Amino acid sequence: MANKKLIDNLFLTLITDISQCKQPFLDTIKLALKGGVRTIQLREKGLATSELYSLACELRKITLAFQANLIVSDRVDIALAVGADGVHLGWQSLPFDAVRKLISSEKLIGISTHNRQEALQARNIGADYITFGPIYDTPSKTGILEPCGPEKILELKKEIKIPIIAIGGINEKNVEAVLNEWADGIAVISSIMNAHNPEEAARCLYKKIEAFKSKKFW
Ligand code: TZP
Repeated sequence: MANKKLIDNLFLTLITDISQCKQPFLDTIKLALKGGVRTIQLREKGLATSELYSLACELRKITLAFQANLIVSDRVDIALAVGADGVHLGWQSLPFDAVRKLISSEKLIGISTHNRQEALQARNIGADYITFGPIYDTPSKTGILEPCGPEKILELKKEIKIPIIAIGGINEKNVEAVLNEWADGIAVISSIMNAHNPEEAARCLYKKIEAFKSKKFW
């Protein structure tokens, strides 16, 4: 069973994309964490293994200082080498069971899903959480995946109990619509990575999520 604190930290996840940063990459990450991001997912497909490892080491130090999660996309070896909090898998990654043998059950294994069928499959194989989307149109998936709209989240919530982290085109203007459909959290790239002020961008999302959580539970 994955650690609850790790699960809770997924509510505001920043997925990295160095190419979108307007400031040096590590500064962008620190500012985002200062603004309230609770999970950093390292996803840099173009880097050599040695470069990815160095970046993961830096991100591990920074995330620990903020008591935030570090999740590594796809690369179980890098996640293990730096003591990350988990691994995020796509359908081209190592199979879930092979990863679970390597990663302690306390740590997170998330799976990217894009429709109901994939989400149910991820739940059935034992994922700790899923990302689900694209919810809205997003340049990184244009022409590849149709946005599904926020209402699909609530439909899915009725069927699966693991956390659903909404992804794709989410920003300060539409985050409430996503939360209204009972997403357990959001994962974003451009609305923070590409912001002129990543701290402010993160804080704005953080505050909206916190306001929503207090409405939901009190
Ligand atoms: N998976 C579904 S949409 C997406 C990924 C990785 C991209 C999210 O990026 P953005 O900039 O937050 O829309």
